[in-house]
Amino acid sequence: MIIIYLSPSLSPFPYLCPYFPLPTLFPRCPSLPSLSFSPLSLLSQSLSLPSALSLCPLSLSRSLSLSQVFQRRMDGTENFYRHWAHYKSGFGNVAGEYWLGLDNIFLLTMRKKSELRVDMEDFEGGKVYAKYTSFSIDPENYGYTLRLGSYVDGGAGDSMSFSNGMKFSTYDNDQDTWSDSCARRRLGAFWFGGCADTNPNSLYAPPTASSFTYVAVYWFHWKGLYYSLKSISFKIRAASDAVAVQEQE
Ligand SMILES: [Ca+2]
Repeated sequence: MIIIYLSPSLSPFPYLCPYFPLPTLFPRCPSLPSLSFSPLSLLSQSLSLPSALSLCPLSLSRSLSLSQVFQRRMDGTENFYRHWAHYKSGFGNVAGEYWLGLDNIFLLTMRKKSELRVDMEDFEGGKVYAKYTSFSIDPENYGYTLRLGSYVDGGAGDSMSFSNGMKFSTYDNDQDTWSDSCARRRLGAFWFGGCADTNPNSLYAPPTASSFTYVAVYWFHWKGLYYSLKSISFKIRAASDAVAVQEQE
């Protein structure tokens, strides 16, 4: 039996999210519905959030620690060219492609030091990742400015540090440092400065279907500016903590 402690003191993140119904939260952990969810109510109250907020989707990593995917592209089925309000609140399907929402990402990273891991895959079967020792964003009135720690090599190369310190931009809310609009010109939504070394929320397409520079789900330091990746996901987890999961027989 797997026991997951969800008290505010032990949980690496406040798992709060208004978008995903409880039955979809723990697809790999069927014993969980028997848990009491009262600690979550307490947690949402402690953060002064609406009681309607529920658990965010979790995934159990192999090390039995808790993590949270906040962005995933995998098949192109979801439209990611969306306006500010959608990026603020989140959209998509937790079982497939989705964006968790900037407000949720802010809440997840405001209380505890978190690290970021970006996993990606090309259409030839290659898999690499990039990790950052810390990750958080500022609240909306500060433009959701990205705060990123040191890069840890996982084969992907460092294509995120260029966005460190940048505000988030969508096509209808240009907060980049370019005189033009990165979100409009590159059909994306991201922490753009004079644009960025990655564009994970841009147009999804197999390599043969797209040859537009910058308009692709690209990670520059791995596959360049033209290559649109087969999959990419952004995951956060507590940077260092007592693991909030115990396994018992
Ligand atoms: Ca601009």
